[in-house]
Amino acid sequence: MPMQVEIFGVPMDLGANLRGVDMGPSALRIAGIGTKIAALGHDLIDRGEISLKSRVTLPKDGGSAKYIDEIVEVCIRLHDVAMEAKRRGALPVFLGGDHSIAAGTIAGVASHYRKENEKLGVIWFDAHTDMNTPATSPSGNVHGMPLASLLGYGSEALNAVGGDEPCIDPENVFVIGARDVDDSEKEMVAKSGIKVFSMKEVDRLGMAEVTKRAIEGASAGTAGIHLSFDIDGLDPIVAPGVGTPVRGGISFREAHLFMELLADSKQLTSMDIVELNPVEDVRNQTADAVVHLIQSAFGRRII
Ligand SMILES: [Mn+2]
Repeated sequence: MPMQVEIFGVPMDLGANLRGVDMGPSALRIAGIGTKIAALGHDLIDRGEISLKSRVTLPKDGGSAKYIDEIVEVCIRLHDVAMEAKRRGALPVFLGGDHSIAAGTIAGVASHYRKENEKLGVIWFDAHTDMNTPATSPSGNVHGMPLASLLGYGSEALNAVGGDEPCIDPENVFVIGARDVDDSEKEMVAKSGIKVFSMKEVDRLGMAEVTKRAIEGASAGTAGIHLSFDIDGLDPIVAPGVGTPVRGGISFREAHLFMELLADSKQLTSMDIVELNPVEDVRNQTADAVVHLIQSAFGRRII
């Protein structure tokens, strides 16, 4: 089934500690993300970059939510961009950039569906849960906060992107691949009611079962599923080009199965691909691996 896929580059690095994620969109394009999605028969439009302030022009921020004002501004724009893409009937793919952008992209897709009285499910593929708030974050880096924000916790300005109500319902939110979670985040996870499939569950149940449960739960009573794909969910052997690698992650084949089952479900509404850091990579191998995986989410079949 051909879809209209629209790519947006978001060279955001204000939410991360390490510089370099702003080069993520380029590295993914060089690895052929657009042409390889189009090769599957989809209509592909690359809409270029979302403009944002360069870190070098801003005073250094050492607060509890670093560069929050600028990040909120970009997320408001991403909200509108995502909403407009959905209104056109497209499936938007946002190339990060750090994970803070998801506070805007998911809010926008959720706003689109809320206008039709529908909910949005979310699968958050990540080594982390991104459930910190300015009050709990040890680092103050906003890329550790977007999921908490989408559920209505933390920075009021960031939470307000897309409206006063939380953008997503915790019963439709599933994290897969978590293995580095702060104690404060563990409390937030329990309080929020989202489901986290940590690497322990991936090991015990297998990726097929974890994916099945996540797709069922994220699509129950919703218009579909937004995939927020943090590349650090993958094992660093597959994906060394990230700012915060954590060993013991999802293997290449497990990730492939996940993407294939997601494609089979036909529930995908929109996607982020975030935290690629080409400075940490070798010969763009991480972007190449990711593009290969993403093809499966868009229907590439082995047979
Ligand atoms: Mn993340």
